Amino acid sequence: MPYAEPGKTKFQIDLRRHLRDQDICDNLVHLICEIAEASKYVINAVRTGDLGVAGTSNLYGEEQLALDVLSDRIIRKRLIHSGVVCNIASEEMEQIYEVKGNADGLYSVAYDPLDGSSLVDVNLAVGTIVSIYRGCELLQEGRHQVAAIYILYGPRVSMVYSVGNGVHEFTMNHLMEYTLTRENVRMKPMGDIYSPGGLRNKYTPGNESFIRHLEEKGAKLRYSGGFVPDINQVLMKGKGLFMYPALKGSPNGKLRLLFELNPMAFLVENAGGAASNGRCRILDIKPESLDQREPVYIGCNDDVNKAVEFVANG
Ligand code: AFP
Repeated sequence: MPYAEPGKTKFQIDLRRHLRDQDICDNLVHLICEIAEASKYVINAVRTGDLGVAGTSNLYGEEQLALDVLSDRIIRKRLIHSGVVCNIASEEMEQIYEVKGNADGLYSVAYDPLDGSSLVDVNLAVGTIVSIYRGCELLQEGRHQVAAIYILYGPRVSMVYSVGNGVHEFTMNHLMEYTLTRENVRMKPMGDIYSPGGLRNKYTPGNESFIRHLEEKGAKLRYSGGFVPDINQVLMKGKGLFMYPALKGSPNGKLRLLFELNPMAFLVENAGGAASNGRCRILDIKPESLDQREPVYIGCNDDVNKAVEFVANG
């Protein structure tokens, strides 16, 4: 557990100091701090950058916004120059970018540079999502991650990380430094918030029944259209569930396994929650491709189990 330095309160502990107390190797401390540094440039791009289209498309064939391309370039350059990265995969890049051939002491990173970027032009919160693996292999089950991070660009800028030893939130201060604001975030077994993604008229009967169950128990619908703020709400309030289920015509739902689901599942599980695709644990899925999508139910353990039960019973 971090301790307050003389003259500093517990919550003035900066990110690098907290990471050093996590008993992880220096290269991983350095990598996570580099990602934090990159976020400061992404913030500037979000606040002042061009909101237009880039005239290109991403890994999924989706039209890219100028902000997608700029955020991706900022993070990629920082990772390349960190000196501790072997391979990089981005939601905005067609294929894996090899930085170094050997894996000794290095890490590979999968990231979504600006998830929810289409929300920026209506001034809603967006975020960066990062998943880190030891070595060169990125198509590993999510349970092999050594770290997961998201940065939430909202009314305040917060960074949430786990290296497998609890989930911790840092908030950016007026000097653009990240200082500890929540330590060892924990989720309750069950909650009263639900974030239902996707078109309801495309829900399968099991998912429709699950939504009715939630409404009958008085759960409150909270959905912004941004995965990072919606997950952050469930995680920080510790009570609720986000879902983006299989839909009629989209059996794998919408969200991306490598870039969105694995890092968020790692964080939520490290806070005592759960994440499933309706049939198995998200972190146990062996990715077959970079662009793999999966249905997702993620949040409080009992709520996720209930969702799986409804989906299984159709
Ligand atoms: P973009 O990154 O393409 O804006 O999509 C954001 C997202 O993947 C995720 O952040 C949201 O949870 C989800 O899409 C919202 O999807 P719907 O617009 O279909 O609800």
